[in-house]
Amino acid sequence: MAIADHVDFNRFMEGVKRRNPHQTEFVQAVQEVAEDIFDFIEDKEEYHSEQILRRISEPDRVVSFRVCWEDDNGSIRVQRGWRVQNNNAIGPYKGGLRFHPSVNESVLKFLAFEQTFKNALTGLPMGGGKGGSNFNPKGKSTREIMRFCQSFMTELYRHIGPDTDVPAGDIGVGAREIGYMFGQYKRITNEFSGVLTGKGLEFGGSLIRPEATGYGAVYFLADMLATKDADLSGKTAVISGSGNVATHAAEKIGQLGGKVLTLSDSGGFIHDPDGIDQEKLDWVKHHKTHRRGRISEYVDEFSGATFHEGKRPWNVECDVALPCATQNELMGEDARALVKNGCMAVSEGANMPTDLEGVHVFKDAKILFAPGKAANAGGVAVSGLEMSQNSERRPWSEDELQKMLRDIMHGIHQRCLTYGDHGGGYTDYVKGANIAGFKKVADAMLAFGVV
Ligand code: NDP
Ligand code: 2IT
Repeated sequence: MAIADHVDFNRFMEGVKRRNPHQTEFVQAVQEVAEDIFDFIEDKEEYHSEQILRRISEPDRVVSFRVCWEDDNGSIRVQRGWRVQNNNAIGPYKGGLRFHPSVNESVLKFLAFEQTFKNALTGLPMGGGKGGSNFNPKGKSTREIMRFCQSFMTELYRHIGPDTDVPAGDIGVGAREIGYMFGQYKRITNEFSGVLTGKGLEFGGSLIRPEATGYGAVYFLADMLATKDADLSGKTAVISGSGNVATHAAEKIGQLGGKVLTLSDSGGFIHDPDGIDQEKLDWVKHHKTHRRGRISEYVDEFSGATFHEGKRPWNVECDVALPCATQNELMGEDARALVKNGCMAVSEGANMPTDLEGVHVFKDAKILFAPGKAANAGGVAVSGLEMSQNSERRPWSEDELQKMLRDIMHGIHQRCLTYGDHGGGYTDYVKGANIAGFKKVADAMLAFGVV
């Protein structure tokens, strides 16, 4: 960056911090994007004079609401719900719903901001949004989950619609929760439409949506490795998380000849030096989704594996790493450990799992590093394809969808190369993704004038 840009950048970030006090995750996400965008727009007067970055960094709207529900003991519980509609310049707001006690306005604003660039990168017409609640699904009965979802949708429904805003799942929101919310939306509006994605196959869901995020993150990883004439065959992989994204990433690594050594949850990680093969993964999926169990129980089932309570897996030696749990789960020191142990590529299945220091460690080491907004876009991309199928009122075949997912991930990789190629064989994928995503949204905003 030129000196003048440094001054502008610092002033811009001071403004973001001042306007969003205590919203550390949101400020972090904006800074990661702004670091690259200031360079890119240096000689592009229109983006400056029209204040595009300033406008993208202010959500179109943040809706916050009360969600009351009754637990199995008859006690009244009160939660907070949100929908952050960040930007709809290139399509209806689109993005997941997260149910987790850590959810707050900062977390959802960061996710909606990231989603805006991610969705643009897919090449599909989708704007960026995110929502959720600080509701904790852990330990709740199925009926409690149902009552909460119904109450949440009873307020949310007035803010969404198939051409307005189309939510989906995220942490704590899977097929079961989408089913309850879709049922309630349909009941309130008397309308059967593609208002949510990630639906069951029986009522408008798309094949391969559950697999798409994890598979996509591995396709992106394979594309990065291919630029170094390498592939996943025989490579060891360290993965965090044991939910939707982590288990499907692990599955695809195995299919492409790699060996997955770890999975985790908020209690710690398991290390299985023999590799977590398909049979073991099927057990994990069933254990986590149907029994709502903990990953620690893996070691009672499979000998040779160890559980590391309260720890993350980044010190385990590996060729490739995929953080697939949550934000800020891979910090500077973890990034240094991975680089020191010879890890050659990192693909973010989660959103913003690497903190700013970690991102700079990977960039400085010039390893292959795919940011979430590029690597995990396969999920929302297939959500976009689910919207198309709903509009067309015709489901597509698995083969068609698999091919489309692959093509979309190749396309994102290509866009990152276009804007992130630093010459000398190094691609800054963070920069590539930020600029490619920004440019599409920014150019649409320019066309609309000052709105
Ligand atoms: P799930 O709810 O299916 O799984 C989440 C996993 O992450 C669980 O293993 C959970 O452990 C762990 N986890 C969640 N919060 C924390 C935390 N604070 N500390 C440690 N571990 C935690 O969610 P998904 O797999 O769908 O989402 C994982 C990540 O991928 C998120 O960042 C999400 O935003 C991102 N993502 C998801 C997409 C999707 O299509 N689902 C698309 C793109 C990105 P525990 O069971 O102990 O809570
Ligand atoms: O972070 C994400 O991209 C998601 N949780 C999926 C969003 C979607 O609309 O499918």
